[in-house]
Amino acid sequence: MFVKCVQFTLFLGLVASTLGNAVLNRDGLFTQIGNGYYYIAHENYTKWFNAYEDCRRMGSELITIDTIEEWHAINKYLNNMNIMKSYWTSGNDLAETGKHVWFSNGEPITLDIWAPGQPDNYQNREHCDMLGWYSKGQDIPQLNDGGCDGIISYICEASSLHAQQII
Ligand SMILES: [Ca+2]
Ligand SMILES: [Ca+2]
Repeated sequence: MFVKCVQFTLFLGLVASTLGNAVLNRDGLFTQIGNGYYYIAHENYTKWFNAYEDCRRMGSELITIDTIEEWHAINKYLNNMNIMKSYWTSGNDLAETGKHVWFSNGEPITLDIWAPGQPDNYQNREHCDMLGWYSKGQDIPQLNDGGCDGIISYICEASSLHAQQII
């Protein structure tokens, strides 16, 4: 059993290494972008909670933007791959309206990445945060609070440590 496990791990490691910066997990690929590992579900559309559960099933969480460098790296990647659209992040203000936090680590969202006029809690029903949002007349996508039951794509982020464990 142990030998089989080791062989399987070595096999996955081999496959992963042939894919360059992509890391295999059981459901797809985590791609290294900057210092992070991400699963970009650009062909899946679902509510925020479902998206979070999908990420958890893969040993990851919805994306948390820790630094402005991470923010730029993700947006540049989406733009280069021509898959720029709205994606759920881990950000929300479900615990206390108006106080947006990254749900994966509980830290407040302090980066200046909100679209102009956001978060606006439009019609008092927007508590989950998406990236890739364009405000009117804006050509740079930014962060927006939307209704948590909105059906959009999502990005999962695995910690580097966990990404190593996946392979
Ligand atoms: Ca992150
Ligand atoms: Ca909004």
